Amino acid sequence: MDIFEQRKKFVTERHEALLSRPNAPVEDNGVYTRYKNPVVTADMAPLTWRYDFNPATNPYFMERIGVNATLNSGAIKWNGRYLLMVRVEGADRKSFFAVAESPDGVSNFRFWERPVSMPDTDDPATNVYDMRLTAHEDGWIYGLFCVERHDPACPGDLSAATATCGIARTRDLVEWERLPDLKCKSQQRNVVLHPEFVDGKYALYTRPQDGFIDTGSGGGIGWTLIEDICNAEITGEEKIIDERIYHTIKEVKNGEGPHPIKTDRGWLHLAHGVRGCASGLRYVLYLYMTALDEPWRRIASPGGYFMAPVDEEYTGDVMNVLFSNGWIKDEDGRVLIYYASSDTRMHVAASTVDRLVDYCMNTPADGLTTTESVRTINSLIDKNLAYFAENK
Ligand code: BGC
Ligand code: BMA
Repeated sequence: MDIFEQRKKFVTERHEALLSRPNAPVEDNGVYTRYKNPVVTADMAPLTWRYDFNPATNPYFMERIGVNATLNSGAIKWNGRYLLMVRVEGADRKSFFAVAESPDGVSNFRFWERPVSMPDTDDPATNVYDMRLTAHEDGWIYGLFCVERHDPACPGDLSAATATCGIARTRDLVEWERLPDLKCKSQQRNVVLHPEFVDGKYALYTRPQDGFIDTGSGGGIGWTLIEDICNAEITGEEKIIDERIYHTIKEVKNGEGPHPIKTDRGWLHLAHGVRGCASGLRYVLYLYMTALDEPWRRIASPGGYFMAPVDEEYTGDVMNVLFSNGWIKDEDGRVLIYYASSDTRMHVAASTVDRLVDYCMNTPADGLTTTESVRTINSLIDKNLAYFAENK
């Protein structure tokens, strides 16, 4: 066999083995179960995206186009299949979106034949990423994502960028209608469309920020109503519904993850919180709940993080990061939480609506001081001692 045939066989077989690899739950901590293998990695990108299969033009069967990472993915259950709208990042640092599909939501994710060709606006983006999918009650599936452009106000500074919310909608996740970007005063990287109309209007979770990286005076996760999604503009108040707080997991930044899940007890939210430390920014995931009839009114705020990196999750392109913008609630109440670790790979953890609501309602809130933390532990000890005494 010549080099071309040898390498093609090796690469193709290894790829297929990776795609058909089973997955298994590893750890049940009472709230959720992590799965052993990541569900989508860069190596899983289709070979036809990366290799020229013609021996005349690629005699060494060399990879022609590199994929660097598969991360922050939107998620949706669609026609009985579990779909991730993956942020695929090329070796050239540009991200794009591509759908990966699985029969069971935890294994055998395969990309569709082509990545998404997202129509641009008149002001083309340099990069797009982190799509949140919302099957809205208006009948469309919306994708809201971050659109990044070089900041025209800083021609000499190559790192100066602007973050804006891009909006597109689809019926089949293949053909997309691009709507105008969200117009608003501040930069926006984490905008999420609420799945239902509120007072007859579209509702957005936002994350106002002063600069591209700094949230500055931006107080946290915001909420606002939009008159016309085809010309979306924040004209009214951006009410902060989950604020950043000093010396918590969300001191520096926070942002809504996927759109919240509707439960009997309220809307269940998954978000990320960021704090600074000597090794950079640390991103963890947390939950909160809001009232069913007033999705902007918080009713539960469990203290601390819900998920933080473990083991290999700590390492990758951007260390110490868990980020999630996709989860799926199944018909039987199972919830599949898709999260990326260190901007490198996608994982899944499984839970249920009941467990997540129990977690939110019964995890003590952050008392915001060390004295309160000890007091909270002591009240649990008191409760336990009283229970043991009664049940000897
Ligand atoms: C990256 C994002 C990152 C953002 C802020 C962008 O250029 O693509 O992954 O969240 O910068 O650091
Ligand atoms: C951001 C996010 C993500 C990323 C994270 C860590 O601000 O929007 O794209 O996962 O930083 O780099």
